[in-house]
Amino acid sequence: MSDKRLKVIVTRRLPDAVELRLKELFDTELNQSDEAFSADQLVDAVQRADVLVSTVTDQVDGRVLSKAGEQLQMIAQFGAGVDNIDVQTASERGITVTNTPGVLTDDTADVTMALILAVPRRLHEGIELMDAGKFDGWAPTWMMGRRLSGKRLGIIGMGRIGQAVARRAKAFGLQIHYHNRKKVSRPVEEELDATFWDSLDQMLARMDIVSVNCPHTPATYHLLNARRLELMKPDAFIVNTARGEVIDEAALANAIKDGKLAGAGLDVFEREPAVNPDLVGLPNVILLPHMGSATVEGRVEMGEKVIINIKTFADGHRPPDRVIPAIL
Ligand code: 8YV
Repeated sequence: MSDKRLKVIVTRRLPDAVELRLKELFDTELNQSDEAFSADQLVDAVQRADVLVSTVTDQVDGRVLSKAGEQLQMIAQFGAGVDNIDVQTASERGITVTNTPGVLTDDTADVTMALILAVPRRLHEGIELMDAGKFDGWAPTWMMGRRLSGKRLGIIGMGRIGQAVARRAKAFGLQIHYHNRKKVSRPVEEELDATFWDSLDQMLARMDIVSVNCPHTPATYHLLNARRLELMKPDAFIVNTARGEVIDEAALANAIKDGKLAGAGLDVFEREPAVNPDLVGLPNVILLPHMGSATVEGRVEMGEKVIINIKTFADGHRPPDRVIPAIL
């Protein structure tokens, strides 16, 4: 059943099949240009839409929400993270917020694992060297990286993605350690052979690789600040596929430049799409353009989740992926 009375405004281009279905079901307005909405365009959208389909590139903050019309009932985020939305204010205004968890877990964990492999084994340097035609022949002491097997991986944030990273890393012989708001269930800890650290500081000081897999919230902003980065071993690596804001990017760049960390693999940045210039061009740093969940399958499934959330809401039921404001 379609619900053509519902005005749905989509801020970015989505896979064709998803856009087609949205059009079939609702009175949908698409963004053909795929340019990220400006603040003014967002305000215009929240003044006309019943449902806003947002993405990580839309700052749906208190200012935008304060201008929303009475008709705005729902923000259906295309993405797992909702740190671009002021969920508290939305809730106070009676606006339901949903996201798309679960369907991007494996894809994001795969890219995390790729970085965990690529940075210590210097794959990026090897590729650059080959591209520059500089391979002069094998030598025993050349391009030596660090072995993964037997090393300690410290996962910050042991939710769906953190656990999926742990599963992969365990298969590569890494020892799993984690810091989380609370311990995961005993069966999961046992399956992963995972050690819980209540103290992030103590965990950081002992890890060979640290992977950031927690959401960005006021509590995790700059969780890895200059002081905490100083605690890490100088031969340790950092990987971040969660949110740039969790790491103080300037402090990270300094630590790497000063040899206080061995390298980093980053898929997310504090001021996307800007990247701290001090991180660019370093041999021991791999930078990716926020592509952790970018698979054809994942994007379609994210779109399907958005549609199910809107349709359930339109039918008068609680959508499956409702986001409740965090109690901080
Ligand atoms: C998505 C992400 O690509 O879902 C998330 O939270 O960070 C990304 O992997 C993005 O959010 C799409 O809006």
